[in-house]
Amino acid sequence: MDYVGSRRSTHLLRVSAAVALISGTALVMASIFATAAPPAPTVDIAKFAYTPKEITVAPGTKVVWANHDEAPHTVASRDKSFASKGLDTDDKFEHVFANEGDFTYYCTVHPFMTGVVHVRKQ
Ligand SMILES: [Cu+2]
Repeated sequence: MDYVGSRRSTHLLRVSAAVALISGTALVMASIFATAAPPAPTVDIAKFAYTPKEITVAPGTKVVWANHDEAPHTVASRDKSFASKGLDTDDKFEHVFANEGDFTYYCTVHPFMTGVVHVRKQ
């Protein structure tokens, strides 16, 4: 290999090392973003029921309720630690569960509608 050829292959090596470094960094950043924003577990309100009726989450988790019914519903805990306003169609309510426990909730408009959020360290 002559002098120019050797210089060229060194340059190519540097470029591929840089590309590997950049794509590696992108991968690490993607995984950081993935851990930073896990999708909030959602309870769907439809046909006068909460689905899933029971969920288990870790402390600090935000749970979102979304009303898909034409009728208004609410989300109110038995222990009065949280309560939504009346949720119209497509309205959402969210609550962050800081502490462990079993949180039973119901709809104040239709008290036969009930659900439970279990908060446990996982
Ligand atoms: Cu209701």
